[in-house]
Amino acid sequence: MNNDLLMELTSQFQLKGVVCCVKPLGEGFINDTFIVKTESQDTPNYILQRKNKNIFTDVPAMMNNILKVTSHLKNKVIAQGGNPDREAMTIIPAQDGKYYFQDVDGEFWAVCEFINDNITYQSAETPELAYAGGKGIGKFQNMLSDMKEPLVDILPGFHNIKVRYEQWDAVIAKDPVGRAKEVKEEIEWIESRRAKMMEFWSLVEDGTIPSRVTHNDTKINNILFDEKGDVLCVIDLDTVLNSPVLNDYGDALRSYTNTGLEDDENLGNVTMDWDIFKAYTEGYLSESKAFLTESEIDWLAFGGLYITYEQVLRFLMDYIDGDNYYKTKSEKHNLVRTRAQYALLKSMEGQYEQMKECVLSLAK
Ligand code: GN1
Ligand code: MG
Repeated sequence: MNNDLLMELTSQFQLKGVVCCVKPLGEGFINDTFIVKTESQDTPNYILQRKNKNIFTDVPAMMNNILKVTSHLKNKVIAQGGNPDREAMTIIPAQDGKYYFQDVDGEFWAVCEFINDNITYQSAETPELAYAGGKGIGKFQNMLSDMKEPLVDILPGFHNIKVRYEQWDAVIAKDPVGRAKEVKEEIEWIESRRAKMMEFWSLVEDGTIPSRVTHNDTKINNILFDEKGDVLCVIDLDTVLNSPVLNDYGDALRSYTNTGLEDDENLGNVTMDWDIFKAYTEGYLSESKAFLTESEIDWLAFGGLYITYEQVLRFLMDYIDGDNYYKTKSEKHNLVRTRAQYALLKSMEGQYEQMKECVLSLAK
């Protein structure tokens, strides 16, 4: 993006200080993210994001959700004697007071404060880090567990496998770019588990597994850590929704425990690391067992399989659909991701009985 345009965009928001530069940041698959630096040490730096309007079709409602969650979190952090500027995100209003700015092309932009002195990771290098990450998400859910106001469902069916199957069936039937024939084996990976997934989903539908305020994208790079290795702040709140907690736990397992990359071409690298699994679970339950119900605990380990399976489906569906959803770096990128996530799913399935036992014993 043109630098003058980016500088001009920053002037649309109520920033403190004088902006000196705007540079691309991170590797998100959905939005475009930039860091905005200000000249003085005494004024904050900021994160500027162009929200993907094809995916987030109601950005004003999304920003409203985020605002509700961050205000609730800030009050909790203050009550616990913490620092609300560092332990919860601060969303910056535009000049007109709205929490987004729409440019002449109809694109939506939003800004939050950059939290200095944070450390981010792309993988959980040690069990200690995994424990801290689990504790951080448990605490995040706990602080939000008494939030009364419902959130708007801005991504209907996001982690709802029934809705995912509707999308899946439509894409397979249409096969818009003729790729279905080359991925028959991969399609069977999805189909062979459909009944089991639907059986689980019926428990969500009948309320056996409740919905709570959840993050829904808890991979490790959405957590800021401090230099001591503790969680500072949970970021990337675009997907805060009401959904089962095991989505957050499951998505974290998908990311933390993978010994390989999300898009590893060498499938031999990809397994679920048991020590990281155990440490994450221990950290998560240390905060969450106070509010989890028996059925949530019973199905927690399944959350890892569920979200990893859903991710296999989502990457494969996007591949068959012609790569319209995720940003890709090569023609087969979504297929590479599909296969790598499937290797992780197989590894989790192989360890599932022990995972369940471990959850039960740590939840006591
Ligand atoms: C997307 O943009 P990013 O990388 O934070 C996606 C997640 C996926 C993830 C795969 C809104 O998250 O659901 O799990 O990619 N976010 C959305 O790594 O679809
Ligand atoms: Mg992210």
